[in-house]
Amino acid sequence: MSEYQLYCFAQSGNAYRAALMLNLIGADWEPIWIDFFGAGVQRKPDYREGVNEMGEVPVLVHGKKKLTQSGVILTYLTDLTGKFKPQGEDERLEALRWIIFDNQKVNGFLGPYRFLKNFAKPACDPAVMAFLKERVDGNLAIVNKRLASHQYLLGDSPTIADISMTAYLYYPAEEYGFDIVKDHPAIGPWLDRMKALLGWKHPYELMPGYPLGTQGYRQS
Ligand SMILES: N[C@@H](CCC(=O)N[C@@H](CS)C(=O)NCC(=O)O)C(=O)O
Repeated sequence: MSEYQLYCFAQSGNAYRAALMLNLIGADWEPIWIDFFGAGVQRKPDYREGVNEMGEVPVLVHGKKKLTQSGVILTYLTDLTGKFKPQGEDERLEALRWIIFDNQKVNGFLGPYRFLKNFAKPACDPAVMAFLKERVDGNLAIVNKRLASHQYLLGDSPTIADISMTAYLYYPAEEYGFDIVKDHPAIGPWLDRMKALLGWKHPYELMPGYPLGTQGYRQS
């Protein structure tokens, strides 16, 4: 058995943060595929009781330790290995600031937008999509401004804040109906810098479950 197990699926940018970190640090890890769209495993009582009471993916298992929330997983792995670690207290807090902003406002809106556009049945109300798109544009513009004057979110080196922020940004433009790197010109070169790191892989290569079967996702 590998040293780490990660509950994940290919379409999850939230899980991609953890999968990418594991690959970039050269960890010995294996994915445990979650049938999110079909059986909705994450909503079943045994998943909530035995794996994650929050009913979410990703979940990282490391020996007896079981961790959820990608920000916690990234923090655990950077503390353990020293890789992609913010340097000093100010940087640690700065990384946390970007990780929270990302989880809530950047990929926190982009992920549901992509989900509703591609996977939800019945289709989502256009007014909801318009609301999310406006939030996505505004928050990506903030990230773009930061990256126009910084190589990486905190400065000259990539940290867990960058790994967190990549979550949904490598998925194809067709899945959004707009092109993030065209609309936000500083984001593309930064994604390329991240892509050049040893161990980088696209989410569809790194995690199982792509392509998806024909079934859509229903709320119940
Ligand atoms: N803030 C969490 C978000 C996790 C999350 O929302 N994961 C989605 C999959 S991409 C999920 O499991 N949603 C549960 C559901 O919709 O039933 C993290 O970064 O780990």
